[in-house]
Amino acid sequence: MARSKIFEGFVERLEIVDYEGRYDEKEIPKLSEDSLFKLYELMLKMRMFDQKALNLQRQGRISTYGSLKGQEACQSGLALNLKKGDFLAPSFREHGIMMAIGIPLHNIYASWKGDERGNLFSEGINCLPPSIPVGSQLLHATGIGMALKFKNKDEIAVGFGGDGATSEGDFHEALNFASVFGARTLFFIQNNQYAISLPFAKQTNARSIAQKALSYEMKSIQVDGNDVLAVYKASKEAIDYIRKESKPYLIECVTYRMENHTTSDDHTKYRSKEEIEFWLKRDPIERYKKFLTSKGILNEAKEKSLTSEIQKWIEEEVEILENMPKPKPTDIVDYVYSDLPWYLKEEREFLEKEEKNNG
Ligand SMILES: Cc1ncc(C[n+]2csc(CCOP(=O)(O)OP(=O)(O)O)c2C)c(N)n1
Repeated sequence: MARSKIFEGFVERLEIVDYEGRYDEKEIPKLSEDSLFKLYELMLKMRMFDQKALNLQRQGRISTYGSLKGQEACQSGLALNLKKGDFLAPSFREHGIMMAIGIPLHNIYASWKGDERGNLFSEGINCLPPSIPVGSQLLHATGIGMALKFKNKDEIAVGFGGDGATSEGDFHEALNFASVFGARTLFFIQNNQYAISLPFAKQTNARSIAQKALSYEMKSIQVDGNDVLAVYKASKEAIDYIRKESKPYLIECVTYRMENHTTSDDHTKYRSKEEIEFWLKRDPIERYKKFLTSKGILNEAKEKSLTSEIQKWIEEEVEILENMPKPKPTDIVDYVYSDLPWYLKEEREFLEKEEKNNG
């Protein structure tokens, strides 16, 4: 019986600027200086938004919060390739990409305060509320991508997930359906090395997540998720392909969650100092800063004025958040169904009475 190879090797990996700032000039994406700077601005906004959220949580001004620190390059590199009208199906660590498509910061903070109004996005912002059940949003992204295909639309859908999400049945169902029906969906997996305390090596025996797409006959790539230019380039190729071919694509960004899983966690219980230091040296913002400085696009004065501009913006947004009128108790049931089932109708009536009685 003749034997032949079904596929040669595994999927490709892309890195452009290494963590010491070295790069091959011909790999640098052809972006204007403004766009190169914009990538930095986005990353810095995300980092500063995040630090403020951690502070607000510690001061009791928002509830439990899941930090995106370390994943700024993933979300910024993707953001620059999205067009208005593209759909996002985020998980709970996608505040960066959400602010990048124009969702106001006070909305995002409000949602982490447990206020449902945080997820009421304005017209033209096609973003689902962040999904907490791990992996579930990937199915939503497949469904939206299928609808976009059937309606001959130019937009695409992006479904987000972590490494943990790829161990859920939802991930595999989403990929299979997307491939069979040619969904216009990008599966954007941020492999930040941990699902809460479970390390990647214990999550799967596969050497990458990108290779999992192969079983569904889907194109994929693994990218250094702390290298914003690599993420930009890989996302561009993937999104151009989805728009042109109406077929799905998977990107695995290899990155690191630099903070606790959420503010209810203590990562020092399960991660070594050496490991944390290893990744600190690979901080996506520091790496890109070296690159921009070497190109003469960033200097201390520019950095200082950008930082104070962002600081001011964040403080204004926090003020809006804290001046929002109190939410209504009925908000708890108002945003799940268009027609409430009987048991929620009963609950709603009860909540309405309570509200009247308590002013
Ligand atoms: C279906 C489901 N199971 C378990 C949980 C509890 N949980 C919340 S986050 C998380 C880990 C998710 O890890 P990963 O997908 O890698 O995303 P990350 O938190 O690293 O961004 C778990 C198990 C949940 N929210 N949903």
